[in-house]
Amino acid sequence: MADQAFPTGTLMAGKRGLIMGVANKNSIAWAIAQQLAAQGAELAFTYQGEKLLRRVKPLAESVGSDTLLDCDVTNDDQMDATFAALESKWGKLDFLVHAIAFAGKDQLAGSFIDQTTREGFKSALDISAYSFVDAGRRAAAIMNDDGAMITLTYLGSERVIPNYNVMGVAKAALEACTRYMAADLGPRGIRVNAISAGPIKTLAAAGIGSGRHMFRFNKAASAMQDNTDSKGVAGAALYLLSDLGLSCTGETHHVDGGFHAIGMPQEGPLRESLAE
Ligand code: NAD
Ligand code: 0WE
Repeated sequence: MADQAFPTGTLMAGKRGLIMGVANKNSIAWAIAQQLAAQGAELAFTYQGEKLLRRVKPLAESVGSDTLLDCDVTNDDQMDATFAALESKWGKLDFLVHAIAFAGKDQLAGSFIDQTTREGFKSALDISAYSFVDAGRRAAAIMNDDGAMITLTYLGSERVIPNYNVMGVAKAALEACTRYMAADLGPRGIRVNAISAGPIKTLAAAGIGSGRHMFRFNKAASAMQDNTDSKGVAGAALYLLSDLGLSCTGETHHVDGGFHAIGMPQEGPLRESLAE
């Protein structure tokens, strides 16, 4: 059964959707999956290669899902097979969760202008932005007319975050893709939105050079003086993917403790540290 910490209800009863991007129990996509399941959604999961199946399978089973599809988003055959499998299992789809990003490790350190190679740029934008367009097109082809899709983004698209580098450019593209997809699918009643989450300790955030400083700084400089909780991201996902989100599309919604809204630190340790 779904984690008790996720409020239960029937907001997603009768809705079926695909979750792309669970790697382990810390994945943002897993928090979202648990919240949707707790509201009655029926879920299918993709995983990136056999190595991750071992982790994802027990998680999927714990929310009553037996649909696990091997899908690397750079592999057209696997993308074809994923959506063919969903169509034959369910016929129609109600929602899509895209929580996938990747840039080569060499691209995520040091100077943006010096470190960003043509290949690094191409692959970051392919995996982190184009994959949402590709999955969105395939999902829309089998989606009910009141369906919805979300992706996950980060403030590094709007502001310079040290070392985020080409991923910031990929997230800017992803947010623009969200708006164009919303326009294309809007007439069908399908909504497309992005959630801009603050830093959360997941596999994708592990091993980043300035990690410790980043979490401390986000805590000190955010409106709520705290780090982002993936439960808040899951709650926003539930709103955007359920009928609560009616008429909301093309939006990038920040769930980051208000970090994005602050222009200068409030009273507190950060301002104190600058006192003479
Ligand atoms: P995570 O490592 O748990 O998830 C990232 C997922 O991307 C993994 O499941 C991985 O298998 C998948 N992936 C990477 N390349 C892929 C490929 N070629 N094909 C298929 N799948 C691939 O980390 P997360 O933090 O939960 O990341 C999920 C999303 O949230 C990402 O888009 C990330 O940019 C975004 N995000 C994360 C944070 C954060 O601080 N953790 C903040 C804002 C946004
Ligand atoms: O989107 C992300 C991270 C996505 C990511 C993570 C990795 C790590 C392993 C993409 N590609 C890779 N490639 C790898 O080899 N986040 C929002 C988390 C994150 O990553 C950062 C951050 C934040 C926040 C990197 C530098 C600075 C800040």
